[in-house]
Amino acid sequence: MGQTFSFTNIFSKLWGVNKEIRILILGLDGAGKTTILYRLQMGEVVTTKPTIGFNVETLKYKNLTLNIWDLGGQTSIRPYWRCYYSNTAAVIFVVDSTDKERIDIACKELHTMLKEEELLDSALLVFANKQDQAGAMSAAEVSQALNLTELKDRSWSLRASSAIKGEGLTEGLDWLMDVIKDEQL
Ligand code: G3D
Ligand code: MG
Repeated sequence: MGQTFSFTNIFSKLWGVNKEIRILILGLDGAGKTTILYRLQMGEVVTTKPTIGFNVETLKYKNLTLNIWDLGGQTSIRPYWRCYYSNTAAVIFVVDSTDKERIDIACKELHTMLKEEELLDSALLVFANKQDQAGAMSAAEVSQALNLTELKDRSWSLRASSAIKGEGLTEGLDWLMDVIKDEQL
């Protein structure tokens, strides 16, 4: 009881220091990506605005590299993304479950990303975030809106979460760690 879950501690126990694990955290702006990282006590998050025109937060901890991006409206610079997603073990996609207006955009962005060659083998964890808000879409509604059942040949899971309350995050990451471990060993 009372012990705070630490993503990085668990990851660093699972792999030797020489093995780099790359994880992409994606979602529309405002979905809750940065809040999730703070909630998981990931340490300092460095936000950069590279000249190529999109926000990237990068966090390195031992052998774990997380690249966190806001997606949407960036079609013209997509070719530059490749340098970030080679060897990506997992994609964490965060959705604002209250944002019904943009769920279709989120869906389109997600499926476009997953078609990229380098991400074909990556596991996918979706957080249907902001479940503490009245009127939030349920996990089932988010799953349907994102067409997740269309995904073939990929390990994926969707979890309801509240980054503000810290709910659902541990469960989701536990699932992800099991999948990555199975695929990399
Ligand atoms: P992003 O990194 O995906 O762009 P942020 O998103 O982590 O910056 O979060 C955007 C806003 O949503 C923040 O509010 C944050 O506090 C809020 N938020 C994130 N997760 C949750 C959640 O689970 N529940 C609720 N109710 N709010 C959440 P502000 O007001 O700072 O813009
Ligand atoms: Mg952010």
